[in-house]
Amino acid sequence: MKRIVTIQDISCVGKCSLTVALPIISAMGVETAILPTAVLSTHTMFPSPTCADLTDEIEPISRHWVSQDLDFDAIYTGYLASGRQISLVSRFFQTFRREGTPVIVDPAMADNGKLYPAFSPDFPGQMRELCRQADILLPNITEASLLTGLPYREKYDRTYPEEMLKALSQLGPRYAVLTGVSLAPGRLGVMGYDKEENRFFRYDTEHLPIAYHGTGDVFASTVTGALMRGKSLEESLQIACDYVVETIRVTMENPDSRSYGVDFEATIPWLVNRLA
Ligand code: PXL
Repeated sequence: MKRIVTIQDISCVGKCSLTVALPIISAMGVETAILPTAVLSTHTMFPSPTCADLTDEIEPISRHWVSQDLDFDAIYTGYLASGRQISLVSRFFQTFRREGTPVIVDPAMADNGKLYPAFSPDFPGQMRELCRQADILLPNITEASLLTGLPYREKYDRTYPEEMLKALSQLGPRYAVLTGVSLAPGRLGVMGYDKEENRFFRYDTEHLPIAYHGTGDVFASTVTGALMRGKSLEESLQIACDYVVETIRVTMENPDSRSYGVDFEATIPWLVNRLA
């Protein structure tokens, strides 16, 4: 069984970050080690969450893992809370990355044209430094705009994501993937770029009319799990897009659905079947 490590916070309520990554990647048949960076009462879209910062645990945990000869088949990072955390995670990459270990970075920090409320304006510059070390970078368009300095647009043709993908790949990663790309009415999906082969690829699905918090984390977790189950990057992206859409569809049918997370639990059987 493959073993990955994912580095992000625990938001106790609100279905995002580790409470999404751990169940999804485990259900996909991949051992999921975690390095929690903080424990928050909820994610930061709720007003005034509590936060116990675990930044000072990153190095001791890493040292213990080194002493136990632990290694990982992939490293996947999501929401990180500070520049200091980013520097320590960067050091973690240097310690644990091996030839052929994909480093997957979801620079979770912004959406809909805006930085999340917890971050100061210098945060994207710090996240950019981490992105340089990724093999696979998974930003949405807002994050990509903050990382590249290109303007944020809501209306565009394919030249806009193409320019953004090239700019993202110039930071370092072989593969840059933009999420939330819409090139036709009623369609939404991803567009990617393989720098080594100078090749773009894309995949889209139906654009359902509701956005839910945490879908970026469901997406990145599924990509990580599918890659570890031997799927190519393009197949993994397709599986992840389809899983997110299927999950949103089920969540919309739930009369109790609330604005802080999708019912990904209900669609785990679908995901496991799709992998088979
Ligand atoms: O889903 C991204 C995320 C993760 N963790 C925390 C967040 C957010 C987005 O707002 O606040 C704490």
